[in-house]
Amino acid sequence: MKKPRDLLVLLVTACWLASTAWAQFSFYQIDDFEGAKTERWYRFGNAQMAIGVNPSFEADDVIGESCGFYSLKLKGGTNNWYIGGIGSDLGLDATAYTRLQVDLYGSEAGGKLKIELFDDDNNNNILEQDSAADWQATKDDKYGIEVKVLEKGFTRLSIPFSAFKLENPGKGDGVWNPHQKNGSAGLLKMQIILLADRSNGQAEVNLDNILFTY
Ligand SMILES: [Ca+2]
Ligand SMILES: [Ca+2]
Ligand SMILES: [Ca+2]
Repeated sequence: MKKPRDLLVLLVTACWLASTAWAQFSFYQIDDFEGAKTERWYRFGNAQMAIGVNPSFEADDVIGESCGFYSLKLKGGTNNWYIGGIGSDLGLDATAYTRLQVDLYGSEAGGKLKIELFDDDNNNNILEQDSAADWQATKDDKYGIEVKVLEKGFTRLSIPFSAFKLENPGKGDGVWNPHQKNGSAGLLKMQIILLADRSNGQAEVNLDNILFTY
């Protein structure tokens, strides 16, 4: 018969192991597109959005393998760099996460992605925007980052939230605080905007396994 103290040590060890496993393997998946649906996303500008079938991948391509069968194809053309994009309403307490991960499959057209995150600072579960000023967020923080789309082949982006820059200083509280306290919806929304490499050009990319992780 074990002593109560030994049992306590066993219990604490088991809890510690479980929490370590949880921290290593848990994440919040926004979309992996395996349901072959786009309903989680709204679209704007000249970006076309459609479910795409992933290309075949090399046997040792773990990113290609993790992308499964479907992804989201985003493409379009522009004569002023900006093509358009997609967005998703999240309403998520993202305090525990530290980075955004996205898998990409590019094309010869190249292009860039501008990724935007909005946290709710006036605690009302609404993103207030100024329709007369390029839809800028007026009460909540907007954080953004631009990343290059590489050409064909699967690549994985893992972007720490700390790499996102505040783009509308003075509108929200200027602090990355996507928590659900005092009525705040936390992380309100995410947008992914497609940009061309040339002022007049095309871009195309497949997006997959969009998630927040530790
Ligand atoms: Ca997929
Ligand atoms: Ca708000
Ligand atoms: Ca904030």
